[in-house]
Amino acid sequence: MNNVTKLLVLGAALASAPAAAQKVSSISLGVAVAQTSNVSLFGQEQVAGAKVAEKLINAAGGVNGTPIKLVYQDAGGDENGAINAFQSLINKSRVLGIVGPTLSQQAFAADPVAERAKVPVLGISNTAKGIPQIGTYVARVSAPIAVIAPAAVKQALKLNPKIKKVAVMYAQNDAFSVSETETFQSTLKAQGLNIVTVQKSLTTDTDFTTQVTAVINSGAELVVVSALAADGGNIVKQLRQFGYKGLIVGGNGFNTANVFPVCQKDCDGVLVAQAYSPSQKSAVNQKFVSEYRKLYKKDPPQFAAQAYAGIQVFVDALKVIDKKKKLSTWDLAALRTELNKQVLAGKYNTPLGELRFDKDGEVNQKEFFVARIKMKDAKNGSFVFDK
Ligand code: 1QQ
Repeated sequence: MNNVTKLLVLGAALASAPAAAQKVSSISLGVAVAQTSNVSLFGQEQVAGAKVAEKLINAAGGVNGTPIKLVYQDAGGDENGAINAFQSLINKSRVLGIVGPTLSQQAFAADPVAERAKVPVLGISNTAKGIPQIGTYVARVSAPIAVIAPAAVKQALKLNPKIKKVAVMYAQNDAFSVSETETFQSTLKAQGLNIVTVQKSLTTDTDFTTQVTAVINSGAELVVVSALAADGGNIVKQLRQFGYKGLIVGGNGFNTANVFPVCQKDCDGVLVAQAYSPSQKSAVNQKFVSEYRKLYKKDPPQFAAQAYAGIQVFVDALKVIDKKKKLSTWDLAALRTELNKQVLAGKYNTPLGELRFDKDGEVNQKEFFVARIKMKDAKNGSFVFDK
């Protein structure tokens, strides 16, 4: 064998050998959310929440005295972006666990990568049906849309008890939107309402003339929209431009202030159910709110609070493990598995309220809210919480 061949054989042997036990060198957690594409309308708020988490957690001593390090990897807006971000965090950065990706549509593609590598994933914004069932290593702190969405429909009926005819719109190429519209449609039927039209679109669409015309012609008194922020914002804007005057319920895709510049003054009045309220009274939330306000000059939105909660859950679980056996003495693979086990076993007092998980990794959260968008001018507005 010449030297080159020897090297090649050696390289192949190393590549196929089971990974040698790696010691844990630092407490790194991965953040795989959208920092580019339209999906970054949500991802920006997730990064903002994660930054506050890292700062407050480390100021309070990290994991029993050792600081945590967040490693950010842009998951972009599609499946491949999320898969690449996961692979890099798992294999290059060797993180203990990952929060993300932003969309359920991405989670169904990327979470199996973490499952196969036995790396725990916490969804912080994945709300579609079936996410925790992707695998043993997949859990979420973002409550499923099936338990959140009905509250917004009930609020619309409280504001206008005369509503009978409802139009439903949804993005057919997005797993969350498809899941959410199923929940909305069964809620509407259970409330005895008449679904007069169902209009489909794509998250990449910008012109909704066909769908909006059909909605207007249907005589709907309520429109319920399941879409992401850019397309959803444009749907609302075009509904108003075409003369629709009734109530609008928006789903979780409307849960960001980044939708305001899209529908501008036409966002006014849109009802959105939320898994978070800044007024939640716990000490941990009030600390989070005041730090967030200090850094970003506004109240934290739901996606920021859920990002905080995801990181906190990992950290709280790591504290428990570290008390039994110092984290620096673990093998990476063994610690990832132990972390996954401990996440599911614990109870967490987070800005979202008290969280625990069922055996699948589905979150159990107690309190939900409904907010109404109130625009101040063309670009700025806020979520006003109805009670
Ligand atoms: C999901 C969602 C999106 C609106 C998150 C940004 O809930 O994809 O599950």
